[in-house]
Amino acid sequence: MTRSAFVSIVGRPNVGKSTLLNALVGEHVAIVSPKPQTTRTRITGILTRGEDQFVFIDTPGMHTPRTKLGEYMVYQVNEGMADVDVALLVTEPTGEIHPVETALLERLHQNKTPVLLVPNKIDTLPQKEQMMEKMAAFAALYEFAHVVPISAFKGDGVEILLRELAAFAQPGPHYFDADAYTEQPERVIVAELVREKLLINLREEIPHGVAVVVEQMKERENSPIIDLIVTIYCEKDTHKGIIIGAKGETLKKVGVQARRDIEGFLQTKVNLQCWVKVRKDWRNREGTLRELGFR
Ligand SMILES: Nc1nc2c(ncn2[C@@H]2O[C@H](COP(=O)(O)OP(=O)(O)OP(=O)(O)O)[C@@H](O)[C@H]2O)c(=O)[nH]1
Ligand SMILES: [Mg+2]
Repeated sequence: MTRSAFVSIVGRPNVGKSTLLNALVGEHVAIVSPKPQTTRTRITGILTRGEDQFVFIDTPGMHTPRTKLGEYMVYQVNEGMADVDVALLVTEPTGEIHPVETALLERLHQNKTPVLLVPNKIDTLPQKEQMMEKMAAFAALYEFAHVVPISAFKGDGVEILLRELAAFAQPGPHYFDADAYTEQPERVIVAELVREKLLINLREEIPHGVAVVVEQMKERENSPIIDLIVTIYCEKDTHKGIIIGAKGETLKKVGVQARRDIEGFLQTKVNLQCWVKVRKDWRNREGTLRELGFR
């Protein structure tokens, strides 16, 4: 008798949702960075364990949008919360409850979705008691199915979370092969790995205005090398200069870091060429957004 659970992962930007997705499926399916609004679309991660198949849906950090891209991201969060068996509300372990979190809970309540509260980053707390105040405030606000404190980064509590989630699995067929771990096409993962390195190496607003597209991905006929051509779009000429860096240093560093990860992912040698182009104000242009894959 097989069972499946569709699990949505929601929360504010930067709370560690994608880190959790990766820890749950044991693969680097979603990019992670110290900057908020790293994830821009829904990302599926799949884990099959015996009879149970978990289908996780990582979502962009919920926020008040200021661009058309932001509106697209919020739409993705709402879609990612629909028709799931259970949701994980990931939150910082301390501090105030944010209005965005209250709004997410209202939405999940309307959808009649059970919610597990997941305070993350507990490794940053010298004492676990420090999170009690916030957890009590959450408990007063909403009837959670469970509270499971974790460190997605260290993997602490992830096994407990999986055990709790198994209770929400519904009898029925598995939707994916037992060895599948994501629905994302190879090209998308490759582009995202380049964007991850841009997020890590660039500062302030610049990485938020970056989009990455794989133009060409071709295996050579006589040797096991993949030639990859990638375009990095940015919003301004000045940003292009910063992305490339003095004597091309920054772009080179991004390329080296990205290539290493892409080779690990594709399990083959890669020749990576990155080009930088300007698409003025693309985050607010419907047509360009579609062209860049935000449909
Ligand atoms: N110390 C610590 N840091 C963590 C933990 N989980 C995530 N982080 C860090 O928090 C930052 C944000 O992580 P992400 O997984 O990208 O967060 P996110 O919620 O997916 O962010 P958005 O996609 O922007 O909404 C990264 O620097 C992570 O390394 C954790 O358990 N402990
Ligand atoms: Mg994310």
